[in-house]
Parts: sequence; structure tokens; C-alpha cells
Amino acid sequence: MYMMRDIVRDGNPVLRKIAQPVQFPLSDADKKLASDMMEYLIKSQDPDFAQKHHLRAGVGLAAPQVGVSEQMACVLVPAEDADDADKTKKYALELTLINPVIISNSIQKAQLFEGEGCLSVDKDIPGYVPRSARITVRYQDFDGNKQTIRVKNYPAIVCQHEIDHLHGHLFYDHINKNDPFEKEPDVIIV
Ligand code: 4LI
Ligand code: NI
Repeated sequence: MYMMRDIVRDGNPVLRKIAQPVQFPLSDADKKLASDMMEYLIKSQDPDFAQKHHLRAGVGLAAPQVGVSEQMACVLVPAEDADDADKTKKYALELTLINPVIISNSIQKAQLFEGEGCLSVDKDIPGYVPRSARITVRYQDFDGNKQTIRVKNYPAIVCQHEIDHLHGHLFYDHINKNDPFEKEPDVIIV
């Protein structure tokens, strides 16, 4: 599995490249990439394991962040036990996105109240990152079958952050340089 030393940091040109489409059937290397990225997210969210191995917790990881310029990203959003309908469910969203495309997005924006962080960006960059509150994503699953999902709010923010990585974009590109905490009208604060 990946450790922090495997995570590519800001400044490495791979983070600014446009990632290549993934070919099907998946190669063994691509299958391993997918499972290693998801394993990182799972382990990084386990407080004991993360502390022991100095992993920074994440809910998303894209292939360019481990040095692979391919259109693959994993999203793993923990379920909030408080108001989740299925209290046995560990994750609100668990997805491996292959060749994802955002096919529609709401005009309404959503942003994380505390700003965004990224495993590839070591310093905190303050400011709001306006995203679409709701998106529809078309992607391929492990078998190459086309899938469509609709996500909103926090999961939608995470998906947009990860898909951005596949286009060479980092979250701070979206922060208003002159007014980092500029508030969009009618924005959902998450
Ligand atoms: C421990 C165990 C405060 C600061 C709050 C932690 C399990 C920031 C938020 C986590 C912030 C888990 C997260 C993202 C932010 C901040 C990502 C903690 C992991 C919160 C995920 C991709 C942006 C995603 C909400 C500068 C590595 N994640 N927090 N942003 N969590 N986490 N992003 N913002 N301020 N980044 O970072 O995975 S989209 Cl789950
Ligand atoms: Ni990131």
C-alpha cells in the first residue's frame, strides 16, 4: 500500500498534467493501482493505523497523486452515524472513478466551511473553494461498464476535487486571490 512518501507533492509536474484515459480490460497494474489507492484511504481514516504510520487522512485520492498520470480516482466518504439511515453502513460513498466526466452540474455552489485540504499540498491554504452543489458524473467501473451517479454537497465537493486532479487542477486554483473568503450568493456551506 501507499505511504506518505509515495504521495506526490505540489511542485511535481505530474500534478499539472492532463491524465490519460484508462484502457479496458484493466491491466494488472491498473487493478493494483485502484486497490492500493482505496486501501490508502481506508487506512488513513483508521486513527490508530494513521497515527502509527504518520498517514494524513483523506476522503479522496487521484492517480496523479501517486505519480500515475491516468484518469482514475478513489473516493471514500465515511458515513455520519448520527443521521445516516443505514447505521451499519461504514461509508456514505465508496467509489473508484475511471475515466470520469462531469456531465451536469448545478448552478448552486457549495463550499467547505473550513476550506479544502489535499494530500499533495502540505501547507494550509486558507479560502473558500466554490464548487457545484450537485453534479452528475459518468464514469467506468472495473469491468469497463458505463455508470452514472448523482452526488450532492460534501461527496460532490470531494468528487470535483478528485476529478480536478485528472485535469491538472489543484483546489487553491479556485480560491479568489483578492478575496479568499468571498461568499457566493446562495451557497451551501458544508
Ligand atoms: C480523520 C479521520 C478542517 C480543516 C475541516 C480525518 C477520518 C480542513 C475540514 C478525516 C477541512 C477522516 C478533509 C478535505 C478538508 C482543511 C481530502 C478530515 C479527512 C477532513 C478528510 C478532498 C477536500 C478532501 C473539512 C485547510 C485530503 N478533506 N478536510 N478537505 N478527514 N478531511 N478534502 N477540509 N482546511 N483532502 O483541510 O481528502 S476534497 Cl475522513
Ligand atoms: Ni487533492
